[in-house]
Amino acid sequence: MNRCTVSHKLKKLWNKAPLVLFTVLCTFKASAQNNSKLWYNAPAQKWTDALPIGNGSIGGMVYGDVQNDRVQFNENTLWNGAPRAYARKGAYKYLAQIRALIAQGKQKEAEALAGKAFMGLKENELNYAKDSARWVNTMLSYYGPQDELFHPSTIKTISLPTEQGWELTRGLEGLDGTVWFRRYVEIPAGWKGKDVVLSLGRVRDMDVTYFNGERVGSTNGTAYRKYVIPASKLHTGRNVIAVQVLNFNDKGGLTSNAKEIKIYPQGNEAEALPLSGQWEYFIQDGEAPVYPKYNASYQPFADLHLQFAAKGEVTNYRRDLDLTNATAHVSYAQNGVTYTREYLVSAPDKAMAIQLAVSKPGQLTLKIGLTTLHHQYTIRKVNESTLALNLKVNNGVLKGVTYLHVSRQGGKLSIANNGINISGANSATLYLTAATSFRNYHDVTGDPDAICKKRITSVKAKSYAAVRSTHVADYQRYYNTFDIELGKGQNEGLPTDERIAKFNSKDDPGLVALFVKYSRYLLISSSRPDSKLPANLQGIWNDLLTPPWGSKFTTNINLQMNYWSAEMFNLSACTKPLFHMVNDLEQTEHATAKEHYNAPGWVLHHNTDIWCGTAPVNASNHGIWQPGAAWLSESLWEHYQFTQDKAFLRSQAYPAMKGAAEFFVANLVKDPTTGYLISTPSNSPEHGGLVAGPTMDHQIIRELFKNTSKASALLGLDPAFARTLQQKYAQIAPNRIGKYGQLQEWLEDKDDTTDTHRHVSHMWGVHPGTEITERTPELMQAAKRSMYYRGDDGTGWSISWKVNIWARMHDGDHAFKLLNRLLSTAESPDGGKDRGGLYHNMFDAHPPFQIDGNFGAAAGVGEMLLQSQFGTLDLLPALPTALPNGSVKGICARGGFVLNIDWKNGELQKVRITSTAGKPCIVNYAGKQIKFDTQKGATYQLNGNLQKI
Ligand code: FUC
Repeated sequence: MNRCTVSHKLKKLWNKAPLVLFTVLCTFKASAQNNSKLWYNAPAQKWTDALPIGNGSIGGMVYGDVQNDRVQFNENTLWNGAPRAYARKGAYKYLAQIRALIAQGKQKEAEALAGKAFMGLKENELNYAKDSARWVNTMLSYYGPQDELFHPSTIKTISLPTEQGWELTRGLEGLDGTVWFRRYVEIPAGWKGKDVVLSLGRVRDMDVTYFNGERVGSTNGTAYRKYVIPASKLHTGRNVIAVQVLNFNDKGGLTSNAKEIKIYPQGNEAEALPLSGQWEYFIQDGEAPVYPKYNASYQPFADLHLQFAAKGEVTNYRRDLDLTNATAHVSYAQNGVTYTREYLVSAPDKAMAIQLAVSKPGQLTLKIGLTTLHHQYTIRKVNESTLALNLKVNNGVLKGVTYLHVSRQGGKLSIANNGINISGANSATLYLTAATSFRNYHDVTGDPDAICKKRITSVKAKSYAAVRSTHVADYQRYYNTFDIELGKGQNEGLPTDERIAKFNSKDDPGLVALFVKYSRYLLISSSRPDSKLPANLQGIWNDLLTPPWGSKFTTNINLQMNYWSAEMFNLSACTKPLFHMVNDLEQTEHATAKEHYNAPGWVLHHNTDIWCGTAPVNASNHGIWQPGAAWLSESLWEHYQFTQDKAFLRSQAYPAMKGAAEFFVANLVKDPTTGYLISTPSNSPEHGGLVAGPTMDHQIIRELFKNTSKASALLGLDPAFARTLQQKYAQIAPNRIGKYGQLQEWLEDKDDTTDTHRHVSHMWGVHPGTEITERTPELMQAAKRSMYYRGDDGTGWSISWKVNIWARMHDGDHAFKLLNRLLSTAESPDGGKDRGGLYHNMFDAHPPFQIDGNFGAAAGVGEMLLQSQFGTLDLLPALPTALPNGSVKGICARGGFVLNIDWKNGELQKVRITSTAGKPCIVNYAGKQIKFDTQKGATYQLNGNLQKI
C-alpha cells in the first residue's frame, strides 16, 4: 500500500482535518513493486530495446548482452556547431515587403524573399565556409575509414555471391541512408612492390572509397570505380577496403556484376582476387549527412563495452529497469554460475556506476573498453586502473573527456591495448564519468579533463554500496513525491515488450500507470535542477552523429511538451534547466528582435540549440514562426501558478514575460481587411506555409498579454504597460468559426476537412491555453469538429497532444482511445514502417524516438484526473470508462495544492488536499462544488460527495 513517510504520531493525527503538516514534501513509498519495472527476458537487439539510465547530464543505454554488453552513453553538452551569432543584420528592412507580398496573396514570392533575406545566418555563411579547404578536410576526416564505426553490435555482414555482386544489397532491410561497407583482403606476398588496381564496378549514387584508412577517391553518377593504389600503400598480409555510400536507398547505391569486384596487380588482371564474398556493413544513419560538423546537433559520446569470457548455455536471463530506485539490472545463469550486473547514473557523484557480481568466487573474467563514433579521439591509460578517452567535436571547438575507473575484488586487473582486463575476480565495480569544455552558450573554455579527474578521484574512494545508497536517496527525493495505480490486469506479469504488444485496458490497466511512472523517471533522469540544458528531443539519449532534427530543441511544440507533466506530477524542480535556458535565450534574442523586426523585447522562432540560436532557421515556410518566446513565457507563468513562488515570478518569470509581450506590442500589425491586430509573417506550425495571422499565434499572444498583466498586478509593477496589454488584447484577431463549422486554423476560411496534418496548432486555445472552454460553447463545438476532421492518427507527439485536448474537452473516452493507440507497439508486425507508438523500451516513436510523446501523453493522463486551469480543482474531469478504479497521490494543482485522489467504479471515493500556499480552495466534482479557506501546510479530506471528513 502507498503510504506517506510521516511519523507514526503524525499519521494518527491525519484524520483530523485541517491538519498542519511540517512539510508538504510528503513522499510515498513506491507501491506495487511489480508494476514499477520494465523487464525483458532477452538482451537488447536495437537501441530502442536498450534501457535508459541518467542523472540529468550523463545518460546511458544498457543493452545487457550476455557476452558483449554495451552501454552507449551521452553527456548533454556534447554538441556540434560553435558559439556564434544567428541574427541577420538588417533583416528587418525586408519585413514590410514580405508582409505586403503575403497580403497580396503572393505566398511563394514572400517565402522566396524571406528565404533569401530574412532567415538567420547559416554556419556556412560564416568563417568556416569561407575556408573551403577546411570544409574539404573536415569532410575527409569525418568520412574516414573509421574502424570504430564498426562496433561489434552494429556490424552486419552480407555475402556478395559471384552472380549478382552489389545488386544483392538492393532492398536489403534497413539499408537506407549512409551505409559503410568494409572487407579485408590478403595481398599475396608475390605482389610486393607492385601497384594494384582496386575495381569496385559501377556506382549509382555518390560514394567514397578508402584503402587502409586513406581516401583513394570518390565517384558519382554512373562512373566506373577503378582506383590505382600505389605499392607503398599496401600492407603485407591483411589490407582493409572501406566504401561509404551516401544516399543509399532501395534502388541500391552500388551496382556491379560480382566479376567486376576485384583487385589485381596493375597490368596483370589474370592474377585478380575476387572481392565478392563477405562484406561487413554498418548503417551510419537514416539520412545522408550534410556537413555534420557544422550543424548544431546533439552528439553521442562513446560506448562502454564489456566482453565476458565465459561461454556456454544461458538460462534465467532477465534484464530490467527499476523505476523506484533508478537502477537497471541484468542477471542470468551460465555453467552453474549466476551473473548479476547493476547499472545506475548517480547525480550526487556525477558518475555512472556498474557493479558486476558472480555467485561463485573467481568466476568473473572480462575485458572492458571504450569506443567512440567521433573521428578525432585518443584513449590513454591514466593509471593502473583508469582509462581516459579524449575526443574533439568540430575540430576541437568542443572537447569531451570520459574517465573509466575499474576496481575488483579478488583476481587480477591489468590495462593493455586501451582495454582493462579482469580475470578470476569475485566482483568488479566500474565508475565512468564524462564532461565537455562547454560552460555556456558563448563560452567553451571548460577543462573537462580536470572535471573528470576530480569526480573519479572522489567516487573511487567510495564503496559501490555507498554510491548506490546516495544515488537512491537523491533520486527518491523526486520520484517518491507521486504515485499512481490504475488496477491490475492479467497481463501485468508479462515482460514489458509483450505487455505493449498486447495492450488493452481490460487486461492491463497497470501499463498506463507504468507509462506515467516511466515518464517521471525519464524527466528526473534527463532534467535535474543542475542540468546545464533542458531535455532535448531525445531527452539526453542519442546514439547517432546525425540525429533526427539534430536532437535539438524545437519550440513550436516539442520542447514545451517535454515539460507539460512536470508541475502536475510534482517534479517542479525539474523545470529549472528549461527556465535557465529561457534566460539565456532572452540575451541572444534581443538581437534577433532588433535585427529581424526592429522591435524591442525578445522573440524566438521554431527552433533553438545549445548555442541559443533563435533567429529563423531551416526554410522560410515554417522557420518564420514568431511566438516561441511567448509560449515559453506561458511555461514560466505555469510554474508560478503551481508553486505560487512570488520570488520566481519577480526575478525570472515576469522579466521574460514582459520582454516577450513588449515584442508583440511593437510587432502586431493592423490587418487591412479586418482591422484586427495580427501577427505576420508567421505560420501555423509546419502547415500551410508563410501567412499573416495564424490562429495559434493569436491564442498564444492573448494568453501572454493576459498572464503578463496579471503578473504585473501581483507584483505591483508597470501598471501603464499592463493597460496597454489589456487594450491590445481586445484588438487581436479573434478565433473564428469557418464554413464547415470548424475552428479556423488561419485568418481566412481555408481549412481542408480531409487534411490530417500532425500539428493541431489552432487547438492551442483548448490545450495548453485556456481560452476555449465549456464557457465558450460555440468555439468548443468548432474545436471538436476540427479535431474530428483532423482524425485520431499521427506522430507520437501529435497523438499525445490529442490526448490532452480531448481530456480538456472532457471526453475521457476519446482521450483514452488515443492513449490506447499510443501505448501500442511502434514496430509494424509485418516489418513495414514504424508508426507513432511505443518501442520495446517504452520510448515513444514519432517515429523515430522522440521523448516529447512520452511526456505529453503522461500529461494527458494527468488531465483526465485533475484540471485546475480555471482556478478550481476539477476532480476526475475526463475519467475514461477504461480506468474505473485507481488512485493518484501527490498530483499538483495550480494555486498551490497537492492532492491524493481515490476512485472506484468510476466514482470519486475520497480526496486529500494539502495546501502549500494557504490559498482559498474550490473543488468541483460531478456537478457538486465546495469552497473553503486553507492554511499553508494544512491537509483537508473530502469524501465522494465533497463533504469534509
Ligand atoms: C516539429 C514536428 C516534427 C518533429 C520535429 C522535431 O518540426 O513537426 O514532426 O517532431 O518538430
